Formats: sequence, C-alpha cells, structure tokens
Amino acid sequence: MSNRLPLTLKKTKEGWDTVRSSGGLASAMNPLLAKTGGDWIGWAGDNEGEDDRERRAILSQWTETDHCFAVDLPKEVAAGFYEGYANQTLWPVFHNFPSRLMFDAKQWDAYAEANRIFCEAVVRRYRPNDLIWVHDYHLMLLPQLLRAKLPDAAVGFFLHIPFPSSEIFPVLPRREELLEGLLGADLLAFQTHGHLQQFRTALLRVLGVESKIAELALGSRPIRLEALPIGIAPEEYSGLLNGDEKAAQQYGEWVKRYQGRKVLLAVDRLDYTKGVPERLRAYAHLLRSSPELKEKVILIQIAVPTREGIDTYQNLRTEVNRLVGEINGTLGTPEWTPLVYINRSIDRSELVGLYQLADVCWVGSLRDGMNLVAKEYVACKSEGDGVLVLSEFAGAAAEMGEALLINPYDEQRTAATIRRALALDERERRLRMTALNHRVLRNDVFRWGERFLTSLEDAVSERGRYIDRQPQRLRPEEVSYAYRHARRRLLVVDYDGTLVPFTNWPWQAAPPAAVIELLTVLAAEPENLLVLVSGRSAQILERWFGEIRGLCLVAEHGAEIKTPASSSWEPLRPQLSTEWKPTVMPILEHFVDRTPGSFIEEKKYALVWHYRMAEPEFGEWLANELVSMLEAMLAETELRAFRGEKSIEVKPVWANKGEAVGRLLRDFPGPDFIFAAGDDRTDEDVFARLPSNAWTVHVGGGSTRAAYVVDDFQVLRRVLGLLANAGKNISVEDS
Ligand code: ADQ
Repeated sequence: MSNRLPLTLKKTKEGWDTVRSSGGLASAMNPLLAKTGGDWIGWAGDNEGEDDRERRAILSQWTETDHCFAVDLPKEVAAGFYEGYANQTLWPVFHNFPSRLMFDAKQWDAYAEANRIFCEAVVRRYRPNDLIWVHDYHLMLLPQLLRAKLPDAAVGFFLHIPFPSSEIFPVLPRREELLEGLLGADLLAFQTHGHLQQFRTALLRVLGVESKIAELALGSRPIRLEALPIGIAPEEYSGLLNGDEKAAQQYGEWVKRYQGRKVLLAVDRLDYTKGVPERLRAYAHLLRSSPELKEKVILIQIAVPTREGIDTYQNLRTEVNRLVGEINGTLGTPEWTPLVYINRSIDRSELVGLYQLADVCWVGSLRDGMNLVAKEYVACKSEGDGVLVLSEFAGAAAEMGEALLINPYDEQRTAATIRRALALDERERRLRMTALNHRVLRNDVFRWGERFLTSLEDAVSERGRYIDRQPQRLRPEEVSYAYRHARRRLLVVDYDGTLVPFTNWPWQAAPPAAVIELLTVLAAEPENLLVLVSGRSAQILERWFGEIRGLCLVAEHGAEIKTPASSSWEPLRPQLSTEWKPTVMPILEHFVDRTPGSFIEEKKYALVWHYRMAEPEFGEWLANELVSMLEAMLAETELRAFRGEKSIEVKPVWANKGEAVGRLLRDFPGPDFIFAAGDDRTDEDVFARLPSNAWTVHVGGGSTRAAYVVDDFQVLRRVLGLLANAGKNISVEDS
C-alpha cells in the first residue's frame, strides 16, 4: 500500500497517458515487488472521468501485467489529502520545517477519508495470511483502520521520510490521531536509529506511551520497532553501464561535451528539503573564491518537477530559475556555461550515463529520510573513481561514513569540501569509494525487503507468546494450598497501592492495625522470610514497621535494606553518591512552580516529583515532558527518571526492587514457595527477577508481566489473610 502506484495516469489532449511515478519509493519498491511478487495498491493519479472506458481499460491492464490495483479518490478528497494535509502539513513538519506548515481542518478530514478509502481497497483484496505493508506518511492512519477491520492481519509500516525531533513533532495538528493510527501496526520501521528514537520520544511525550528500544506493548499486542535503512537495486543502475546501447551512446555524448572539465552532479526532486538553492549559492561561492576553477568545472543540476500544485514549490522554482540565470550570467564566459540546469525527469539510461561521468556527486539535502541518489551514484562507481559529497542531514549519512560530509547551510565550508573533493588524491578517492560501493551492493533493496518481511512475520508470531503471557486471575485457594505445603517461603510485598490505598499526600498512608497484624503473623512464621519492599524512605519504614519481628525491610525501591538479623540499615551498593541532587532539584522545582498541587519528596538517594493532586490531564502532559527532558539530561549518568503512580522519581538505575530481590534470593537460598505482590511499574522489576514458578501478583489494572492479577489492595489483603490464617483467625478489614 502506498499513496502512488509506480505508474501514474495523466490526462492529455489525446487521451490517457501512463507515466512512471517519480521519487524514491517507486524507484525502490518496483524492483523488489517484481522479484518477490505481491500486489501493489495505490492511487492512480489523475482521477477525472472515472467512468471513462479507455481509462478503465488501462487500469485493468495494469492489474493484469503489473499487479497494480488502482484506488480512485474523489477529486476534493485527493486534493485535500495529497496536496493538503500530506504535503503541506506533514511533509514540512517531518522535515523539521515547522514554519512552512499550513493546516486546514478540511484537509485533515480529506486525509482521514483517503485513508478510509485505502482501507476498503485492502479489505476487499485481503486473504488470510497475507502480509500487508503500508508505506509512508500519506497512510499513517491506515494501520489502525486495518486493525479494526482485520484484527488478525499482519500489518507493517515503513516511514520513508525522517521522523521529526521531539521539539517539532508536537506542533503537528492532529498528532495524537497520527500516532494512534500507526500503533495499529505489528511492525513500525524507520530509515535510521535516530528517527526511531525521535518516534519513541514523541510517543512518550504526546501519548504518554512508554516503549523499549525495539518493542512496545499495547495491551496484549506487541509492536516491534526497527531501524531498517532502505537500499537500491544496484543492477538496475550498474547493469546499464555495460551493454545498454542507449546508455553507452548517452555517455559518449556527455564525455565529448564536457571533455577537459570536472563534472559535479546533483539529482533531486525540486523540493525545498533537497537544498537546491543552498547548493547553487555554495557553487557560486566556490566559483568566486576559486578562480583556478574557471572553465575547468561544471555543475549539472537535474531537478525533476514535483508537487507543482503547491505554492511553496512554485516559489522554489522561481528562486532556482533566478539563481541559475544569475550564476550563468555573471560567472560564465562565452566558452563556458558553469551550470547546466535540467528541469525535467530524465530516462534511467541518461541518469546512469551522468552518474558514470560525474567526478563528484553532490547531495545537499537539508533533511532527507535516506536519499537514494547517493546510493545510485555509488553503485555506478565500482571502479572507485568518484567522490560522494553528502549532507549530514540525509539519512544516508548514518551509513555512508566514507563520503565527504557537509552542512549544506554553511555555503563557505560546503564550497571548501567541494574543492577538496575535486582535488582528492586517487588513492584516498578509491579507498573511500570502494568501501561505499561494497556496502551499497551488500545492503541492497532485496535484503531490506526481506528483513522487513521477516521481521513482520516474527512480530506476528510473537503475538501468541504475548497472549500466553497474559496474567490470570489469582485463585486464593490455589495459592493457599501451595503455601501450606511449602517448607521454605519467600514473600515479597509492596506497600502503597498494594496493602493500602493511595492517599493524596504520602504521609497520610500510615498502616492500619489490620495490616500491621497481618505482617506480624506472616513474619513470625519460622518457615517464612517476609520482605516489605517500598519506595518509601528507611526512616518512615522504620517508624511504621520497625517493631515487627522477623520482617525484612527494603526502602527507596531497593537503595537500602534492613534484614531481620540486623538492627541497622545498609545501602544495597556501597558509596552511594547524592552529589547530583543540587543539579536535578531546580528542574523539579520548576515543574512544581508550573503545576499547582504537585510537590517534591526528597529521599536519601532519590528525588520524587508527585503530581497526584494536579489537574489530571495537565499533570500527565507535564510528566511526559519531564521524563523526556530528564532522559536526555541523564543519558550519560547512572541516574534515570522512573515513572511511578502519579510520580516521577530520579534515582540510580540499579537502585530498583529487582536488584534488592536478587540479593534476597542469594541470602535466602532454595525457597520452595515464592510469592510477590505489587501494583506499579517498580514492582515489575521484582516479577522479572523471580523464577517462572513464583506466584507473581499484580494489584489493579494495566499491563504487567506478573502471572496473576487481583482487583485491588483489599483482595490482596484477603489472600494474605488466608495465608496467615492457616488455622488462625485474622481480621483483614480496616477498623
Ligand atoms: P525522495 O524524496 O523522492 O524519496 P530520493 O531518495 O532521493 O528522494 O529518491 C529520488 C529518486 O528519484 C531516485 O531514485 C532518483 O534516481 C530519481 N530521480 C530524481 N531526479 C530524477 C530525474 N530528474 N529524473 C529521473 N529520476 C530522478 C523518499 C524520501 C527519501 C528516501 C526515499 C526512499 O524522501 O529520503 O530515500 O523515499 O525511501
């Protein structure tokens, strides 16, 4: 599924014309689909005269010969969708040009409508076990729409363009719907790790959805996340170098025409993200500052027209035309036109001839998902005789380190790099180009496609394992039976939210007598090691539970521990530092200022921002902002920002309940009954650390890796009461 098919219909005076679609997606996917097989569903382009017989005949021909299935969009829908929301709202924002953003709610409606029409087209053709591969920013709502209609379908999504930084993404109108739309997929793949990370930050910041590096869980469904840089089909280019007559003739002509001159080549869709004016200005600067290059160099700029219905693109065209005139007018000579500007699509054979000819290929994107031109050029340079100058803002820069990298906004330095490229000695030139060439040949589009599809299949088969992992409701009689038959028992219980309900202020949650009695009885059993693990400070735990004999206490989520055998607290790791506190404190204070009802709790080894009393939506929104800010700030340290129930806690990464439980398992080896209960994310570390036969119990709703769930703290207290009871009569209700 992609917005465009590889073929586009155009209405001419004579009737209908079929032309090849321009752009990277079509260039990449065409050879892949030809090899692997599969159907391509997309918009045919011109949608006038849907009932026209000639048009219908062409479309059925496409289906028969090319497996292309055309989706027709009503004219207003097509305009609002394609030229509107997709290309005037999404495109600029995703390329970090928020100032070019235009938004019109009607265009958004058209975007949503177009996605629905695409969805119907897939549903009509879908057969069980099909893999559905959705491409690019035009169809971001499609995964969720498909999920609703075809709940079991395997849906993968690939974003060809960059994902914007977390400062910029939130400006996007309808950002929530877009992210939710994507979350219908089983696999979400991006061009680079950088883009994937920005997507994860956006998810956290906008939807409050947390993810791991390669995965996120949405209820009972896993979603796989991947960085999969797209490749090309090298043979489609290098293959034309030898044996294709037209290409050979083209090449011969170019060589003759530009003999004795160094050739710089640039090939772009005429889009403002490609940095064409910036390149022309840098070129002018190069010529002005290097008189020795006079009549010795030319730049061939190929610019294929694109999105001409949009004003910004018209303005760009005007500006480029002006620069072309200015450069040739002021810097050329009667024998020398320094800039050859070709403003049309050219044949593949012509393009390959130019790649072969060019001494330097100059890719100057201001922002680009990947940039295939860079790879196509390199594929045509198997002899190693050429230099790639590449913008550091193209996705390709992440894997083409042997190119000479430029910041296209810096005209002087770019010009200097071009000068260097022209003068590079042969040895270095060959070393760099050969390494690039090998990599482009190795990581081709077929390998990319295979990796995507394998990953999609894996993601789907993961679903089953997820469902198996879904927790069951805890049956008190079963756990009580196991308890009674065990001889060495480890019980690990959280406090707030697990044994008592949450209160608005942490100090209001003092334990009721029933809880103290319950803990006292369980801790007194000689076969038991009962551990209370809490996020609370040692001081508070000592005050509330210090008198209970045989009870082991773990404070601050694992930072400190007091075993029954000892009368004092010890840190889980020696030499704990708290020097970071003065740096983090002002940030939290700033959030307190902004959020009425929130406050800071200072623990010995941690700082916590609580926002339970804040207005819920505003609190969540700021919490997301705080976490992403702290994540960036603490990246290189051993500190992390952790989410709790309506709180964000900053503490050392290892000071967690899982580490503490690891220590307890060492101190108390060989238990034949392990029970652990908790209600929040910090307890998940405990569940993760315990063996699979442990009774791990999550208290309340939400996702968990525990094996069992109970509804709330009261149910859990009843269960513990049953265990403690074993013949005795213990009350578990608050008096
Ligand atoms: P595009 O923005 O279209 O693709 P790019 O990757 O450079 O950018 O692909 C352009 C394609 O068009 C190339 O195959 C090139 O050969 C061809 N082309 C360009 N000018 C041409 C001309 N005048 N005549 C003929 N052919 C021409 C989007 C993203 C990119 C990402 C691709 C693929 O914006 O970042 O690399 O998808 O994922």
